[in-house]
Amino acid sequence: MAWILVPSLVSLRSEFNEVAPARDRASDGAIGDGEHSQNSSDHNPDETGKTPSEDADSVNEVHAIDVDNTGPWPAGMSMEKAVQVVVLRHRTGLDDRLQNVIYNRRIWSRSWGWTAREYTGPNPHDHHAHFSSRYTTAQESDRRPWGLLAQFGDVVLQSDIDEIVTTTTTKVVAALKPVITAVVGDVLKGIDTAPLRNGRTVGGSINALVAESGDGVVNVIERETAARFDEVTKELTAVRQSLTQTPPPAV
Ligand SMILES: [Ca+2]
Ligand SMILES: [Ca+2]
Ligand SMILES: [Ca+2]
Ligand SMILES: [Zn+2]
Repeated sequence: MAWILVPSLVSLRSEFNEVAPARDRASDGAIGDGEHSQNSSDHNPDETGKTPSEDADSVNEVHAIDVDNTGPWPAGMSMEKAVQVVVLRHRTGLDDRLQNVIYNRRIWSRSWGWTAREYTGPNPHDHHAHFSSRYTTAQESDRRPWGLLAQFGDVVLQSDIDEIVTTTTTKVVAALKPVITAVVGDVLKGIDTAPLRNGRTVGGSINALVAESGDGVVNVIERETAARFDEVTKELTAVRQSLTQTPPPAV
């Protein structure tokens, strides 16, 4: 008979997938294997009489999933930490959808307040974590978030930021390099050929000054620079005078 996974566990499995899209699913599972189907198990569809509890509907549903523990998980996450988040939320009353969790030789259950107990079943659950849903209508159909994305999904690490900055910077520099080179070349050419009042260009003027003075280039540049500063100072003085003049009376 066809079966479905209860919506609460569909949502839990989706959240594992969202937080770790490339995670190994080799040890994932929902419906029971041959061994499970002989014994009472939350992995058996619930309209078969082979489940530990019964629900209120006649939909043939599985109330357990196994989630592979290999990952790869995002930095800071592991199956151990995921189990601790889910269990802690149940122990503190933030969640009430699960009946029990089994992972790495331990079992936590709603039946005893979600403290850890040793799990001595034949499968130590060291390749996957097992999550059993409750059979109550409100809980099995509740698809609210499980706290995994909130805990592990928003983490932005310094290494992530560094990688983004490095990649972006490299791309921007590569894109700008020819532009900057062209612009600087044009600017230098522009300065060199800029016309002066004496009919020469800047480049020509410098060459002429150097040639006429017989001075060293450095001396020429120093003398010319001082002369330019004098001109600029005169201009600024004139501007200041015009600003501080009493304005003419309004007409
Ligand atoms: Ca149901
Ligand atoms: Ca059912
Ligand atoms: Ca695996
Ligand atoms: Zn299982």
